[in-house]
Amino acid sequence: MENLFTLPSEYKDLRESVRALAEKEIAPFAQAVDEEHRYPQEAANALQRAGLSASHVPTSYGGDGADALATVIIIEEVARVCGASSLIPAVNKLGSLPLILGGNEAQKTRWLTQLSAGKGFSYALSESEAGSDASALRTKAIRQGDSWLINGSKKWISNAGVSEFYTVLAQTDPTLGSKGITAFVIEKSDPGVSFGAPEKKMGFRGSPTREVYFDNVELSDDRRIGEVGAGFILAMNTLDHTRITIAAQALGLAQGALDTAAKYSHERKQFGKEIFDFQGVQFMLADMAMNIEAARVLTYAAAIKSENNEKDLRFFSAASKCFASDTAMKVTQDAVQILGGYGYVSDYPVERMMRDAKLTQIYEGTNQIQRIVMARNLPTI
Ligand code: COS
Repeated sequence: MENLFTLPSEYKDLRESVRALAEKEIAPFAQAVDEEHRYPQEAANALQRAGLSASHVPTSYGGDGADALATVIIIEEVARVCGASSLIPAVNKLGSLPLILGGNEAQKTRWLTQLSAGKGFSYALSESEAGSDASALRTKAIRQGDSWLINGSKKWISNAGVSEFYTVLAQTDPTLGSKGITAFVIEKSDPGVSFGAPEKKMGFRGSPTREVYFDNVELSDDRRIGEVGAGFILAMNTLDHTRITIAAQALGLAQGALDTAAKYSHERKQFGKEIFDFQGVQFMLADMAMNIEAARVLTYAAAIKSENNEKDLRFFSAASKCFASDTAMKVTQDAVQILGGYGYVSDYPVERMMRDAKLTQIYEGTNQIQRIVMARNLPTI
């Protein structure tokens, strides 16, 4: 029987090479990036040099054409050492996927080649009053002859200010609800675009999260992605594919915390023996590893469904994001517990990973929203 649960060697080789790069070129800066709330430029450079910052872009547009599973493994391995750095490939996929799914050839050539060359691509759906209720967004796009006038603002935008390009969802007909929303690409340099101050966050401090403001931003119609009114479905369809990248990020954080805790349990001696020798610690490590492995199988299955655009993708992407992020939260908390006082200070990475893990339960749809999506799309076998 075909082995369902052994990764083909090309993915194992990919993991090995990304892990080596992450440990050498990203991990050494992870603590400073967090403490100084600064963009992980070293990671951005290393990922770009290695073709990993937007490897999902098809080769015809200068990318690596990495499939969904390869992209998951890249994000997982970067997150294992630095959550903020793993947002570089994750945000680039999220921002550009509406273009890949719904753009025309000229639009893809125009922006995807620049993304491959290192210019970031963010996704701008959420607003201050439109989070879980995404179709309540108020940013307006008003048609004026051959062009559009955009006014409004977006909130919680990852890598805002760093990214050159933004997929922006705007209301083109307020009377139509979710059918009155359209997607546009807006560039950082477009007149009328500005950014709020970086949010002061609990975790992912190396990745800037800012508001984006649009003040009479005038766009030609070639900035519109897909049909007028088709933006909400495009935005939701995008999330079906990209929530899996958040599962990957959560997996990486959990694995990084487990690796640290397991190593520490053999180094730390109390009562005359390694703390690993106490069953209380063994049970925790076993549960951590068991849940990570379950999350990994679910996430990789979701990635394969994304690649093949299978009809149960919607359930699997929500389930992988929800399960992996809940796992990451529990595992990182337990890692802090195993390290005790050392876990609570920044000498070890587990407290940072715990703070980062919290966001994976919130963004790209809270885990409550994931459960709504799952319930509405229960799988049949
Ligand atoms: N793919 C394609 N189409 C979808 C879809 C999906 N995943 N989800 C919904 N749609 C379609 C529906 O089929 C419906 O179209 P029809 O009217 O033609 O049937 C339309 O979109 C509206 O759907 P629905 O009525 O289900 O929308 P709701 O307002 O109830 O919202 C949820 C659905 C809650 C699932 C959605 O708003 C959501 O995912 N919210 C969270 C947003 C989010 O993740 N934000 C994080 C920030 S982005 S990083």
